Amino acid sequence: MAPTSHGTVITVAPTGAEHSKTDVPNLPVTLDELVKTARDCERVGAAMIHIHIRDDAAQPTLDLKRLTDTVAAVREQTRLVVQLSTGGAVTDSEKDRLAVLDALPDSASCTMGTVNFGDDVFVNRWPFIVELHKRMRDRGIVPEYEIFDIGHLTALRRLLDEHGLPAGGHVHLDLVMGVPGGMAGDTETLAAALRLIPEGATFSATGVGRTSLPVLLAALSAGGHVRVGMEDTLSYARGERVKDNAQLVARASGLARIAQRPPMSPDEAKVLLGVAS
Ligand code: KMH
Ligand code: ZN
Repeated sequence: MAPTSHGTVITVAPTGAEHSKTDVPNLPVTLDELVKTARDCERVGAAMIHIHIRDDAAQPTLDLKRLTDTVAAVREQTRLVVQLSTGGAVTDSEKDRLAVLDALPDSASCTMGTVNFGDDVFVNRWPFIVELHKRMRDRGIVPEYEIFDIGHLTALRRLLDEHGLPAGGHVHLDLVMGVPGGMAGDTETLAAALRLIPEGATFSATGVGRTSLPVLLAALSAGGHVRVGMEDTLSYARGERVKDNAQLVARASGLARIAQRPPMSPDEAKVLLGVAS
C-alpha cells in the first residue's frame, strides 16, 4: 500500500496533444501562454507542471530547441517541478520521444504499456520503456510512471525488479483514469489499482473527461496526489466549460484543504519526489 502524505502534490497538465486551439481558444499553446499559465497555477496551489508543447501552427511538436527553451522559461518564472511529456502525441516516433530527455527537465513521464486511446493506439513497447527508464536515470531526471491500465502496474513492478530504482531513488506514478480504452475512472478501480502499487511508492491520479472530479475526490481520500488540467478535461461542471487551468487547480487546492491534505509547495514536492532543487 502506498504511504499517505500529509500534503498533496497538485500537478497541472495545461495543454496535452489532443485538443485543437481552434476548438479550444483558451488552451495555452504559445510559450507566453504556457508561462502565464504556470505562474497562475503556482499561485493557486500547483507544485508540478506536466508539459506538452505546440509549434507556431499550434500543432503538437517535440522540437528539442522549443522544449529546452520552455524548460528554461518555466524554471525562470516559477519554482514548479518541470515535467516534460515523453508521451507526446500518438503519432510521435520513439526516437523523438526519447530525445525529449535531452531538454533536461526535472521530471518526465514514462508510460508503462500500450493502450487503446480513443480511436487510436498509444504504443509503448517494453524495450522503449526500459530505454526511457535508463536514460532518465543517466540524466538524473525523475520519472513519473504513467499508468493507463491495471496491467501497467505489473509492468512497473517488473521494470523496478529488472532494472532498479529511478533517479532520486523514489518511485512516483500517476494513474491516468477514464481514457476510452484504459481503466475506468471510478473509486472501485482506484482501490483495485492501489493494491498493486509498489511498496513505498507515491501515486497521483488523473481523471479524464467527466471522471475528473470523482477521481480527484477518491485520490484525496485514499492519500494520493492529484493531476488536473485542460489536457485531461475541458468541462468544469455539467454544461460548464473550463475557464482556464488555474480554475481547475484552485478547485483541487480547495478540496485538498477540505480533505486536510493541503497543497504542497513546489519545494516540498521536490523533496518528496527526489528532484534536486
Ligand atoms: N498524448 C498521449 C498520447 C504523457 O504525456 O506521457 C500521451 C500522454 C501521456 O499524454
Ligand atoms: Zn501528457
